[in-house]
Amino acid sequence: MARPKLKQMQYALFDSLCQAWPKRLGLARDCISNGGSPVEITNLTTGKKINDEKHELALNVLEGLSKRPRGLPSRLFYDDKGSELFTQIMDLEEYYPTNCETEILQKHSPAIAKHLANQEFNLVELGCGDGAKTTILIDSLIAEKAGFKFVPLDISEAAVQFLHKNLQEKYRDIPFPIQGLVAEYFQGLSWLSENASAKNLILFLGSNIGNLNKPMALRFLRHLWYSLNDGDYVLIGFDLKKDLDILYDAYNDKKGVTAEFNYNVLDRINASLDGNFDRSQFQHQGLYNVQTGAMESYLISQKAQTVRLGELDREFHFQPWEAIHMEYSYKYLQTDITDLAESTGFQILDNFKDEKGYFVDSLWQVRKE
Ligand code: AVI
Repeated sequence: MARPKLKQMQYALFDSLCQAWPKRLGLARDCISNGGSPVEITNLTTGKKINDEKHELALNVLEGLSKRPRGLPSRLFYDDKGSELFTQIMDLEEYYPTNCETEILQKHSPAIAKHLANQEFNLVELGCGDGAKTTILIDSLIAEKAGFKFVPLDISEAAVQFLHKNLQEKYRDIPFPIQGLVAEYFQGLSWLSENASAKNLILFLGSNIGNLNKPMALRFLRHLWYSLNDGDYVLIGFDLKKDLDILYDAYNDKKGVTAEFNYNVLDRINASLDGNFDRSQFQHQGLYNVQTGAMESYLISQKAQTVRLGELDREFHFQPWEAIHMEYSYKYLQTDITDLAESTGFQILDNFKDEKGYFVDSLWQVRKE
């Protein structure tokens, strides 16, 4: 079957789904040795000039701080420091999704791998992070003698490099081809549809889909469907609705790493846009919204204050207790997942849950006429 054309990706999700695709896609290639097998990193973002990135950030911040209620796009979390902080969040005791998904993959990877036994395919991970969970699945795929090329994709070049290093060490004796992609999700999928011909298994783990609201999640899945072939597989991690105290603790951890993750956005704005946000004058809070079914993160101004962003030549006046919305993390019911799959052209093959029933990795297959 001819491979369909497609479009663009990442935590940029909210925005990049709505924005025009960058026209200039520079392809920077880095070859690293992986115990004899070449590891390639293709950076699809390097065609963007630093000025373009700054310009985009400036527009996002101008728009986000000017609107009421104020809100910044969650893509701003993921500079290299933010990606590192997120890795620390994943290790927190309170942040249950990591342990739940690890448990699911440890138990069910052999069943997932059976679907691809003795086949050639691309194992594509959207938003790869440190890949710790992925190696559990990779081990099962190797045991099933699947012939795959691993394509880790992340917006953070540091994250892709870090993952390469880990894989290099872990699989020194059983190397497989790796093609790292530094890109936003749909940039990466587009690249893949033009450069690869094998079957695909797409991993979208860790509840990344939870950072999209319903219309964005639908749009993302339709783009994904459009970029894949009939019979391709998708494994998506969904965080399920649960006890509110557990949710609260996961997004308001005792060590304050999640707060730091949010403050880092203010630091990033200060550094890039010549700003003077005083992070100590903003309180971080994660709250569950029963109506939307999402954990929502905020930075709340603790007093009347004015923030100046030199690059924008503009001041923003905050009233006491005025909030900046930072992130949505949507939680799902099982029926929400079924509806999503059915309305976007996927068939659910299996739902793998952890013992506590906090999280599900849902295995879908693309269905085309
Ligand atoms: C990346 N994403 C799925 C995380 C989440 O749970 O929404 C980001 C995060 N924000 C705070 N803690 C973790």
